[in-house]
Amino acid sequence: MHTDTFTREAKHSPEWMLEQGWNAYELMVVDQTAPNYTPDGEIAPAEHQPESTKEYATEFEDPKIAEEEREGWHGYVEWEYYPEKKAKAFEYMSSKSFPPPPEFQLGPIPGTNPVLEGVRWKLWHKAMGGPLPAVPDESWDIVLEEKHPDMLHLLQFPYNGEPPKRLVTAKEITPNNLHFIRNHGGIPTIEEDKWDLNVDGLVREPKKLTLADLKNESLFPRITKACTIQCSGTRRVEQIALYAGEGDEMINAPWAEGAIGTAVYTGVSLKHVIKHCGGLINKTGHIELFGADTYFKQNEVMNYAVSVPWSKVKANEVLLCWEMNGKPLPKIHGAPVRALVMGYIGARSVKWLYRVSALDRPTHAPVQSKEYLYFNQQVGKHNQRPVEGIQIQEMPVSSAIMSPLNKQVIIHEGAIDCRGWGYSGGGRWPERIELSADGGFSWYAVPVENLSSKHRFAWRTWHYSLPCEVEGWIEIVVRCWDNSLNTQPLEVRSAWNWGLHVTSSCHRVKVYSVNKKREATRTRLQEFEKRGELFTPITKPTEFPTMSWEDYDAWWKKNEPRDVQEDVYDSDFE
Ligand SMILES: Nc1nc2c(c(=O)[nH]1)N[C@H]1C(S)=C(S)[C@@H](COP(=O)(O)O)O[C@H]1N2
Ligand SMILES: [Mo]
Repeated sequence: MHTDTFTREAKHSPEWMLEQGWNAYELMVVDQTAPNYTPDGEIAPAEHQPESTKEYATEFEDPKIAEEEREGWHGYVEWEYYPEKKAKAFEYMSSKSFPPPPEFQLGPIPGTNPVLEGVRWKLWHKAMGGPLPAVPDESWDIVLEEKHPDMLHLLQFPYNGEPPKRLVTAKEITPNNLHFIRNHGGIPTIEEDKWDLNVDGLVREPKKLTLADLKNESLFPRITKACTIQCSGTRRVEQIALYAGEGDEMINAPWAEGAIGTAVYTGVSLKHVIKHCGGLINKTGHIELFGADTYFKQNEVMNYAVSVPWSKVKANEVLLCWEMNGKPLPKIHGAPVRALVMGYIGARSVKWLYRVSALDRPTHAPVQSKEYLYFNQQVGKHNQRPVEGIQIQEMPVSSAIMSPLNKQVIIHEGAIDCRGWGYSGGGRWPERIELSADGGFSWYAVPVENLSSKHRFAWRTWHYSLPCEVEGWIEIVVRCWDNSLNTQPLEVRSAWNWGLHVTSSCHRVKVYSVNKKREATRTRLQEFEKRGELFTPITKPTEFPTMSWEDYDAWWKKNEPRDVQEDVYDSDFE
């Protein structure tokens, strides 16, 4: 690195901000092994600032590679069955320049809703032609049609959105329009009676099944089940706030505590479907699941695909569902049919499912083999290899506080009302929720009557009036114990990883406690009210005297003075 090639004027932030780590993406790497390294070099700006990108096109001629595959399937381009087409798409995408991802970790996060737009993802779709250029706008229309107006849109396209905290646990079963959404591409719209499922790979009798086949109860027993879907990115903002990790706006969208939802799904067991297709030739492998949406990754273009172990399917823990909370599956949740992989990371519950394929190993599809990996903390950009990450399947035990909010001022009378959720993957369930008002030193158990009912594969919502005598800044912490006595690490750092997945550490909320049970606090609050003065923001100094000089002097008369007045023998003064 040559610090002298940059001028001070080229910086965007004042030096004192850079010195304190604000907008740290502007900092240049310090290579202490470089021959011209000096310890007091300038902190010149980095070469790859998001603002100073190379030229890229925004208009494209249709390269005539992508096309609609089937009548009644809009927005679906088949890639996986056509390796030559995939190769052509790769070559074409590699020949184009696209903007870099936005910086939202080492710089300020935008205060807009949608927070991030997904400019690159829109341009990738625009460039690829066929039905894809129209998909970003069409998908956004579906968001507006199917989702609650108060959703927090973390990313407009591919759409990633979660409900605000006040609505996450308002109901034990999440209403369809408030269930979080995580998409890797556009939303295909598939007509129910044109849909079928292709079952192929290492099954004895490959078959195509229609929705009517799946609904035929003489072929498949129907199953209805309450199930929680949790994205492994849930609560990622806590990891981001601590240390930056990989910053792709789609892959690592800045989720808060709402990327989790619970619904009652109706469908059939994938095991029964595979049995109907003659069973497996190889019973030790994985079952690959394909979605009709198009996913872009490192210039490759593909259908969304993941895989789950056969053992999971065999346990009847993978459903093919067409109903969510008693209604046909919404378009945005994967209509007509999605997979539901109970107790696993949400990424395996493939939406717009159109193909199931039996393999003798986990799929190479990047969502399975290169993403959703849990790395050791010393693995990062400089040394990451996919084999070193744990493939995230079963979700660990976790919990979160939905109320109060971080940095909120709470006026109470010795107990603070708290609400939230607790969840454990793999078929385990929350047995106990514990709250601490002192940063995680002493814990109160939420009484069982304040917890929603127990299910395998579903969360429990809870509420509790947490005893709190102390005033000033406190830290409320929650932890969940599941039925296997698993619990959560106390600090975010214990769970921090480069991919920013599975924030399983205890959720902490800093609250400014004002305890009205104390006489002095109560009278002071009354005085604020009498004077019509606002108590918040607490950072604003109080405008009126908090003690009269009369009271002040009276106090000193009654108590010992500020200074000790003991006589010291001094001969010179005598
Ligand atoms: N076809 C397809 N299926 C998908 C995805 C996707 O992008 N495409 N996203 C997955 C991820 S990462 C999650 S967390 C869940 C979210 O399900 P939801 O959007 O219905 O809440 O869907 C999964 N299934
Ligand atoms: Mo996810």
